[in-house]
Amino acid sequence: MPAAHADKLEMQHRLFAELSRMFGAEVPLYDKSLLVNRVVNESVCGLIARRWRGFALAPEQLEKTSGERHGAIRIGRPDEYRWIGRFFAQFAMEPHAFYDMTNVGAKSQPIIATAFRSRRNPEHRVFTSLLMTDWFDPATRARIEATLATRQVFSPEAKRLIEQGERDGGLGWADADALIREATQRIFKWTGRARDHDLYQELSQAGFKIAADIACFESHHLNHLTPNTLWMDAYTSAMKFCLGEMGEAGFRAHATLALEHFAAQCDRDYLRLHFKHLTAAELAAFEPAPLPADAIAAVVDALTKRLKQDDLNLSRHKHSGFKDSTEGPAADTPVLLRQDSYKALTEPVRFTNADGRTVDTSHTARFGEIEQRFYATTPKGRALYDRCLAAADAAKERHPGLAKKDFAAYERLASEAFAPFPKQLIALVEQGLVFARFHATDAGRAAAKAGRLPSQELVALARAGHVAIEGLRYEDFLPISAAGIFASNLQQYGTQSTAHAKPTYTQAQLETVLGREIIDPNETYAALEAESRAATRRELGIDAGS
Ligand code: OOG
Ligand code: NI
Repeated sequence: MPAAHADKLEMQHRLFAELSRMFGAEVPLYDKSLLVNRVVNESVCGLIARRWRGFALAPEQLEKTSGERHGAIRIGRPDEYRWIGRFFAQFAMEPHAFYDMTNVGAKSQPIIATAFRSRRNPEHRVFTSLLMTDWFDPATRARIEATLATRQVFSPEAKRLIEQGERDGGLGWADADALIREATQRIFKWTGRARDHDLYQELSQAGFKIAADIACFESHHLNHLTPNTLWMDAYTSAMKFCLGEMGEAGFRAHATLALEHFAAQCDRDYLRLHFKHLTAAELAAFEPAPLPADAIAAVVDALTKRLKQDDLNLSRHKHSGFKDSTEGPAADTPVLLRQDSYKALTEPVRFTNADGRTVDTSHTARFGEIEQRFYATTPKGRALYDRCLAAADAAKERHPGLAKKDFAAYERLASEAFAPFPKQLIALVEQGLVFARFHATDAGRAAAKAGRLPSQELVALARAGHVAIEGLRYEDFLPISAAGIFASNLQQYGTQSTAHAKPTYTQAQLETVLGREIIDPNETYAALEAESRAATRRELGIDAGS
């Protein structure tokens, strides 16, 4: 009898744990940022425990909560892209959403992309870009393609394992581990080796750094691996402090402000969103408690002392500073995702040219992102987000440099721009701005049995405690945030096409490259909501029409 197949989700967890280990060995500052993240998350949990009696997080659980990751890779050839799709399928990760990065205004890049993740409750994802060589003039295009044509990212063994997994519907653990080793030792590994320094320089000087980053390297090296923070503004101020960009007084002021905002926002819905392991009964059992007057000061004090310890003195690591501002919504608006990052490091690279001549130089591409995920918006919520973001950007442009000069004033600008968004889950759901899942509560079932439901409408029933609402977490990416990340790390605002006519790209094109359909995440979110609405109505005996 053949050995049982490894569970694909377990394989996925192991893959990301190994990728994180690989990246930490390659980039020591990444490992340090994980430590800062853990320390800050611990402080945040300490505050939650004072706000909610009964809340406690075991260290293993904290590790797990902070252990989700998203990575990003940039691919040069369509055939490589298809192999990557087949590789991720072995780990139950499928392409979700089409991102056209050629179409995001001034920060556009010659890239189209999708993200590989599991369909339901994903914990890990990989934003996967494909360089569009027809963006370039014919001569440049031919040189890029000729250089790419001679590399082999997937070894014959990796291909064989993927084909075997496809044929047999899975892999045994020995083969699964072998495929994970192919990932960490070859496919996603940074080697510090590159080819064709002339092409690299020409592309970089012509403003095509992204093409240089892809075409001249020998693997799909991971350019970042992003963990989750429980409160973005606390993490970013901690990193700026540890990197030496912010003094102690500044840090204490920032952290205090961030944690005051946090304390005001950490309701049960926040807990539901950030701690997936809690059961509904556990959540319901927490009792709210008033925060003692000195609680935040005490947490900030302890955090400052911890961050000042020698192991977190990151200023002695070579780095390029932290990004100026966080991508995404204002801190008070719990939709989609907020992202920030320390900027790309300058790392040594050895180029080998066709004639065998080597050039020792450096390359700046790999960075350290962090994110916090919130509720998935409906198309209506997304349209509102796009309008608010445009208003926030316009306001920031009128006050350049404000984030550095007066952070509180800068935050107020962002917050004013996002004022049209309600801040509470129930209001977001009521206005049709975010997707949610509904459940009947015990009280609801009892009222239904006694024929005493006060309403037929689920949100009204939620207000009366007869229905529970759980907001669905956003599991995807944001093209404008991604463009901001690309721009800040390539130190380059964007690129314009040098082709005869600027090409346009479609999802169908990337589907052809992949040889399969790309999943529309909105359909998945909407289906989850619709199923749960129908099941809740059935359970409470409410007509489907109402
Ligand atoms: C991808 C940037 C996109 C995100 O979080 O939006 C991304 C890249 O730099 O290759 O990872
Ligand atoms: Ni990212």
